[in-house]
Amino acid sequence: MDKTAITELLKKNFALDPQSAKVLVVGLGVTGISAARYLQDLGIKFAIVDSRAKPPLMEVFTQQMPDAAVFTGGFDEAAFKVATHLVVSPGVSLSEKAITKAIANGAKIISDIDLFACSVDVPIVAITGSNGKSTVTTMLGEMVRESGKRVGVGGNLGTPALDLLERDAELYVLELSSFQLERTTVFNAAAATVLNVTADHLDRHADMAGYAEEKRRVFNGNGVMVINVDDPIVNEMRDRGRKVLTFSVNGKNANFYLAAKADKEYLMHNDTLLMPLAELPLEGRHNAANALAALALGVAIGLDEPSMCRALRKFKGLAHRMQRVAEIRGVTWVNDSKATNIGACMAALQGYNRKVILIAGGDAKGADMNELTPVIKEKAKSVVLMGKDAGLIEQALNGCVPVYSAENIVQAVQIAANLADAGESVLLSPACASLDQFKNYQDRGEKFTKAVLELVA
Ligand code: UMA
Ligand code: ADP
Repeated sequence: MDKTAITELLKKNFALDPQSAKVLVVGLGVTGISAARYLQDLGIKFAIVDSRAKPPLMEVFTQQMPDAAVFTGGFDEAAFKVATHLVVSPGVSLSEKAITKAIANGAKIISDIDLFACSVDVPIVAITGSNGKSTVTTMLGEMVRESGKRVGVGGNLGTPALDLLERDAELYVLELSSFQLERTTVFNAAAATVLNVTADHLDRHADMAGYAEEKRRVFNGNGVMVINVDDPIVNEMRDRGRKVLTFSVNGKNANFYLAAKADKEYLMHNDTLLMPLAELPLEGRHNAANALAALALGVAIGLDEPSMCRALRKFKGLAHRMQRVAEIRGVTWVNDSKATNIGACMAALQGYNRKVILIAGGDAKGADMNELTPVIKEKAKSVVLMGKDAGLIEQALNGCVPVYSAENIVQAVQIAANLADAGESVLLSPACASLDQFKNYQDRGEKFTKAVLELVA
């Protein structure tokens, strides 16, 4: 889109006049930097603040934009006072005092996702949910590529939406988190889905209803709604009068579903057999659900089914999600470090029909760990716990399986190695965030993998 059209939309939607606006970008992370670059391109005045004294990306930023006004080591009061608009990074809570005060003084909040939505005139597909977002976003991106179209894929997945603009794509696929959605108002996706809603981020959202409400915002506008009928909270989000496509792994009451025919299970679209489920190179029913969701989104935006199925057959999955690390003396070691909430850990365990030694724990983010107990009781031989909220999980399990404590991931791996017999699996699926002990979930998964491979050595 040309710059005049974009600035007209910014004026109309946010009363943001490029001549007079003073935008404050809150958070010097990848989102903040992408927003700063965008504002600079449009010639809009901005400053950037970060509460940390030395944000890790500071150097990169000052090299790229040496003339930008930067305030670090706190939320500078004067910078907030003069701001007409705030672009708040998802990692910063809207209930920060500096932000609520600025809003009370008349400043408007705009998300990077809204800026993005005002800057493209091609279809956007949006994917949210508690689990499976990155997998479905990547799957759908591959489907679009396979059907020969230029696509931009990003958002919460990693590349900030505004950094995708330079790709000049024919279509964008965005993964959106509840934090991104809660501050987004004008976004209108051509097709969108909430994959599922299970407890997560309850330290940032008031309660489950509030968290689900933020997720629901992905359906704002008038695009096609892709609904998981197996999830009662999502099923309630259907809007009569909108085009809806449904998916389900539990039976036929949906547009996209699984059906058994002559000893094989198939991915189905209404009465059409799309492909055998066994040809999807990913384990677990939850990944069948992810594939059905991606197919429904693809159909919603007009992709052809043979291209989509080709992309699914080639899709090898993402690192740190149910990734097989090694088989040592008959024991399979699996890295599911991205299981940062209970829903993901439950899905991982449900996929097993052999005994599992589960390594879990970390920061529970306010979730109720009791929900994990039945599936652990059914599938786990024992549990090794570590991290800040290990005690909460131990309490929830209430002695239903043997529990061992580890100081760190290396010790957890050693304890699990002593517990596991041939034919069993050791699964790192923590049900918790990693930040109490690691840089991020990738760091946790890498340290786990290294410790496992050292067992072989
Ligand atoms: N900051 C403050 N004060 C605070 C909190 C943060 O100043 O109280 C600063 C931080 O110092 C940081 C900056 O704000 O430098 C930006 O922080 P950010 O956390 O918003 O990080 P970004 O680098 O912009 O990354 C964000 C997403 N991060 C979060 O939502 C926490 C990334 O998702 C996303 O990939 C990226 O935008 C591009 O869209 C990560 C994530 O963990 C992967 N997401 C959560 C999840 O998946 O569960 C929601
Ligand atoms: P997200 O981006 O929502 O965090 P990912 O695709 O990265 O989702 O997967 C995160 C975790 O959730 C992994 O542990 C993965 O095995 C699990 N998972 C993936 N899809 C689903 C699903 N549909 N339901 C439950 N868990 C899932």
